[in-house]
Amino acid sequence: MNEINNIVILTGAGISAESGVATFRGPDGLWEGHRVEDVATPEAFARNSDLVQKFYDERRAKLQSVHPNAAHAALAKLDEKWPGDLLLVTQNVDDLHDRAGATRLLHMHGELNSAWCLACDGRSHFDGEMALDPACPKCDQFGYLRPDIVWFGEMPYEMERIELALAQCDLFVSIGTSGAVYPAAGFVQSARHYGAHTLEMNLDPSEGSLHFHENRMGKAGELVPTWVEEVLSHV
Ligand code: BV8
Repeated sequence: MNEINNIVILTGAGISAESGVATFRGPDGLWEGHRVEDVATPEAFARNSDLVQKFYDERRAKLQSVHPNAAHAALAKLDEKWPGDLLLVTQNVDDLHDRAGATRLLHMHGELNSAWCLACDGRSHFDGEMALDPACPKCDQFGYLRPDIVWFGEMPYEMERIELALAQCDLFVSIGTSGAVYPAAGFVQSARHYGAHTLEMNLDPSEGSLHFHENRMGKAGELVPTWVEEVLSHV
């Protein structure tokens, strides 16, 4: 493997599984009792905003009772000590990477602890219940807040920044994602196109496993700390 200077890491729900946060595609294909299209689309929100608000309120409230695991901690340590460029792109909307101390972090699908006001277009930290129609922390208007979450059919955040990082990285690592959702699922092919070495760490083979140079199967809580020590041993 060539010398590594710039790293891009993509994480998915699998990295938070050992913290007790539900993944999207459990055995029954339901997600916390709902079909994705019934709760994670703009159409669902227009059709039944109360159902969608309550779904996100429940997930937001659950954040109070979960904690970062060894994989989140290891990535935060790598972020702190890595001298080259590093971008941690998470598909997750939980705050576990943030609480573990990661700073070069990008939530491409938004965050549970953020509210987006459709009146003033402002985004604010929010950790309450949106179903109660609270006022926007920025413009004080009531009844205009939606979860600051990228739903299906909506454009993920900071795609240009991500694409630039993929073009410049020497190493692309994917952790705990099924590779089922685009554009995130296509990042490995972009990175590989630009000559990066690509590594997947996942509990099971993902839909994108064939695109990776290297695959390590197992739990993130075990694989990621070992991998971080390997990478830091070259610093
Ligand atoms: C867009 C926020 C365009 C919501 C999410 C046909 C072909 C290609 C694309 C499409 C298509 N039809 C529609 C599309 C586009 C669509 C898409 O890709 N659909 C799929 C279903 C085919 N994509 C979009 O709509 C995206 N937007 O394309 O916009 C556009 C263009 C111009 C202008 C405007 C718009 C937006 C997608 C974002 C949707 N939001 N999340 C919320 O959280 O409430 S997606 C959601 O699912 C996640 O964020 C994540 O991105 C995705 C996949 O989830 P994972 O994180 O991978 O979790 P999953 O449960 O699936 O897998 C967990 C993995 O972990 C498993 O592999 C498991 O083995 C592993 N694991 C479990 N435990 C562990 C573990 N690994 C390690 N250790 C463990 N302990």
